[in-house]
Amino acid sequence: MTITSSISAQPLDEFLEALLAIDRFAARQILSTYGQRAGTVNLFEQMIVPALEQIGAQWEQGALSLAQVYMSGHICEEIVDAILPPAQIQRISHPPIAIAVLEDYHLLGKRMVYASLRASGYEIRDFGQVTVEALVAQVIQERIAVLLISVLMLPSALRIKELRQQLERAGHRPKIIVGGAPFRFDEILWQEIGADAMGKTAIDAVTHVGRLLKELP
Ligand code: B12
Repeated sequence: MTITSSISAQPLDEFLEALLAIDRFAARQILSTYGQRAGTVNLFEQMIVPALEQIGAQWEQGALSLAQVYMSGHICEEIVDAILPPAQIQRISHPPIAIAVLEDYHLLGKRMVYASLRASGYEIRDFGQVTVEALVAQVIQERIAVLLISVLMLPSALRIKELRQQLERAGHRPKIIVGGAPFRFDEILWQEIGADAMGKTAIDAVTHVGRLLKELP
């Protein structure tokens, strides 16, 4: 799957406007029209992600309220739920893979990554929203070989280092793939917290999982 850059600024502006007006119907209509042209994956990466990023940036500048950010995120979640690609019936056989959101309430990114992996044929455990301690316990118990972690808050990203240390102390070294806003803002952060890879998009997650599974002993 490749991501094309065919969508012009106009539909993105219209989508943004619909979100800020809390107009679910218009938002869904705009996405559905352009999704038919650009494909679901491109829709995520070219419309939903940039729209929410712009909303986040405007909120940071004090131009929007948290309620607008919240409602925009909520409408996007509803739309994503409705248009996620269906899982493939033919599953790939592989060591256990899991995904989690670490100490964070931003769930949309994880949902997209999870759906992209399932749609690519991977069987993946969804641990949901977890603390470091709960994640360490689950990863060890289920002998997870590849762990994907989504975070949008910098403090949560920094806690991944602690997670890695606790797992190592328990004698377990899964491949860790991280993603989310802090890693897009700081391109070397993933190395500093001891991850094995970082992805900027849901499709990056599929590529990294395929590569890291091949590197497993
Ligand atoms: C919507 C939103 C919210 C919603 C979340 C709704 C929900 N259920 O998810 C609400 C209103 C609840 C919210 C709350 C808060 N938010 Co907020 N929020 C956002 C916003 C605008 C968009 C996030 C989003 O959903 N993006 C769309 C998704 C699809 O993108 P994504 O998660 O990045 O995922 C993509 C990629 O990153 C990648 N990816 C994601 N995970 C992974 C994992 C792997 C393994 C891989 C390979 C790839 C990958 O694939 C995805 C698809 O491309 C961002 C702005 C931004 N720039 O991100 C701020 C932002 C994340 N929020 C921020 C803040 C500060 C907060 C609050 C603290 C605000 C407050 N004062 O209360 C709270 C705290 C919540 C908490 N404790 O977790 C800051 C974080 C700053 C920081 N550096 O830590 C941001 C960056 C805004 C800003 N510019 O300041 N927020």
